[in-house]
Parts: sequence; C-alpha cells; structure tokens
Amino acid sequence: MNKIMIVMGSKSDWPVMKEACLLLEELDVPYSRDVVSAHRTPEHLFDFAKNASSVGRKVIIAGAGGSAHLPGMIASLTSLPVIGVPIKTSKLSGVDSMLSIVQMPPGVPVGTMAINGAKNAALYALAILAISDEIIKEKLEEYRKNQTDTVMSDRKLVI
Ligand code: RP5
Repeated sequence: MNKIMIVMGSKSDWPVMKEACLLLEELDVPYSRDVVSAHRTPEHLFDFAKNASSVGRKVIIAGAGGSAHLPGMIASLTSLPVIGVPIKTSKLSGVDSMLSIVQMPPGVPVGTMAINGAKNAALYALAILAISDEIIKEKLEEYRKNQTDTVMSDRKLVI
C-alpha cells in the first residue's frame, strides 16, 4: 500500500491538488488519491480515516475548500500526520478554507499549508517520511539542491 494518501473534498479541487501529485510523480514516489467529502460522503470519510493506518498509510494530505472540515475530521479519526491544503474559493479567496483548517482544537492537530499550497504539502509529506526512509531523504535533498542551483543560476540574469 502506498504510504502517501492524497484526498480532496471534490473533483473541483483537482486542479490544485494535482500539484501535489505532479511533485510526487516527478520524484518517483508512489501515492494514492481519492475524493472524500466530509459533508457529502461522511461514511466514506469515516471508513477511509479509520482504516488508513492499518492498510499502511503513513501520511495523509487532505485538500478542501470553503467550510473545509475534511482534514480536521480525518485527523480526529487517525493518529497519522494530516497535512491540510486550503483550497482557494471564489467568494472568500480561500481565507474561509484556511481558517477552517488551521483553527483545530488542542489535541487534534492538522499541519496547515498555504492557500492552494498542494506542492508544499507533498514536500512536507516527503520530509515526514524521510525521517525513516533513506531513499526518500536522498530524493528530497536532491530536489532541494536542484532548486537552489536553479535560483543561483537564474540570479545571474538580474545582477
Ligand atoms: C468542499 O467544497 C470541496 O473541497 C470544494 O473545495 C468545495 C466545493 O465543492 P464542489 O461544490 O465544487 O463539489 O467540500
């Protein structure tokens, strides 16, 4: 079973959440993905979150918008680390999503990314796995080195 699970509240979240998927595919790290809605499919949410650890998941990335209860509800049902991605909304620009996800009660944490921060969610998931996985650690460090090299090279265009 893939260690990283990516879920989103709606297929409309896909354009944002695919950034996490693309990052993991770029680094050749396997993952699984699904649509799980806190409000529209609560029983699916319950089954998924209750079983996530026992089927081998190690970290969960959950993107949701608006009244974004998905990451918090997952976190309430599993002790796995949950990384929340607030999706930008048309009416409140994702501030609603961000506040819904970040304001968890003491005792049930969700690691909250920036609005639409799906790429960083993938990198953060890799950082968690890298603690105990040398191959992922090497991939993450190479990614960061390449990023630094690119910025240092681009810098020459402006100085
Ligand atoms: C949330 O409601 C989803 O995560 C999505 O961001 C938002 C809107 O969903 P749709 O109406 O587009 O399905 O649950």
